[in-house]
Amino acid sequence: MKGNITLTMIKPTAMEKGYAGKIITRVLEAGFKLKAMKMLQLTKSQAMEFYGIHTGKPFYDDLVKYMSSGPIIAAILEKENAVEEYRKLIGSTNPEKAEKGTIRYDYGTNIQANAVHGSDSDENAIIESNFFFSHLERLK
Ligand code: IDP
Ligand code: MG
Repeated sequence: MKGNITLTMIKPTAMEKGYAGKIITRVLEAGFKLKAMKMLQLTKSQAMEFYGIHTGKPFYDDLVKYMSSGPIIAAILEKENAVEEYRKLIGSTNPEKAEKGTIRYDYGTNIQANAVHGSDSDENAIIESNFFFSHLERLK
């Protein structure tokens, strides 16, 4: 059975550019429900942990530095088949290759500062949601 939650982050550059409100509106208009949300700045070691699956990749060190460089918004989103549906809404990793009308196409700056994160599997959606949110911080 397909899971119904995914974890997103609005990345530092999108926050800095003031796109948070527009991005959240797009997410809600696409039928996702917010189950939890917070604004915070990751420490370097928290960013290292979050992106642990990318350890050793050429972009890892820079990504960790970037994701801890400024405030982000993290949120748990709910929808049927959430992981796949959200990845469709955000588009390809590289905003230059993202389909027109996707969030990364509209609000991404470059392949690193690509506006938002989206979980890549149901399993990781759960791990990533637990990383940011306790049960007290979530709607049932
Ligand atoms: P995803 O966010 O589309 O799932 P991943 O491959 O999981 O893409 O990579 C995680 C994040 O690492 C990307 O969102 C992006 O910020 C950054 N990243 C991925 N590939 C590159 C690259 O080739 N150069 C620079 N940054 C990259
Ligand atoms: Mg990924």
